[in-house]
Amino acid sequence: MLKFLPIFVIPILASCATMPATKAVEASEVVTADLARADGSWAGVATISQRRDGVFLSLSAQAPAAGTFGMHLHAVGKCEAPDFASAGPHWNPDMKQHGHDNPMGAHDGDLPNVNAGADRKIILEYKLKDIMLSGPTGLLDADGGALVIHEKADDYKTDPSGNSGKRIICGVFKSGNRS
Ligand SMILES: [Cu+2]
Ligand SMILES: [Zn+2]
Repeated sequence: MLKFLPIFVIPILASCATMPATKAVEASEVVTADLARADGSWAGVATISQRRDGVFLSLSAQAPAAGTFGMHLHAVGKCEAPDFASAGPHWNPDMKQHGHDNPMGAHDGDLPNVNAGADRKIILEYKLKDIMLSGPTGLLDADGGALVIHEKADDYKTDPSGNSGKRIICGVFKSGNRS
């Protein structure tokens, strides 16, 4: 049996060779979402990466105007314009209510509001709280998940969505690019 082993090892080595060297060392899982606006235009990129020291979200996007906007991880990896209702409710595997200021909260998908200045840019990277990416209730379950940015700031307490208004930017996370 041993003499057949190299046949299986070669394709694995070949696929690793195509990955950027830094990520091959650091990340065991990286998923990237192209962000779209309600009119279908491109609004930026978001990445979730599982690293040795935790799960990180990075985002580079362009808001429609300067301001503060609610942002969440939603339960379904589907972004159908113009209302993005297809992304479903906030990702909520623990059946809690919305918001960190809600005694019954919060959803795993509840994220801090994001700010855009006069240049309308939103650029950030931070560590997410301990969340499950894989498994039946993980963000990257069979139907994936979505990053959604809203037209207004999230009040961090009003169930189910923090009074953040319309969904204006949406991107799909799916575990298709697992290494
Ligand atoms: Cu949302
Ligand atoms: Zn929520």
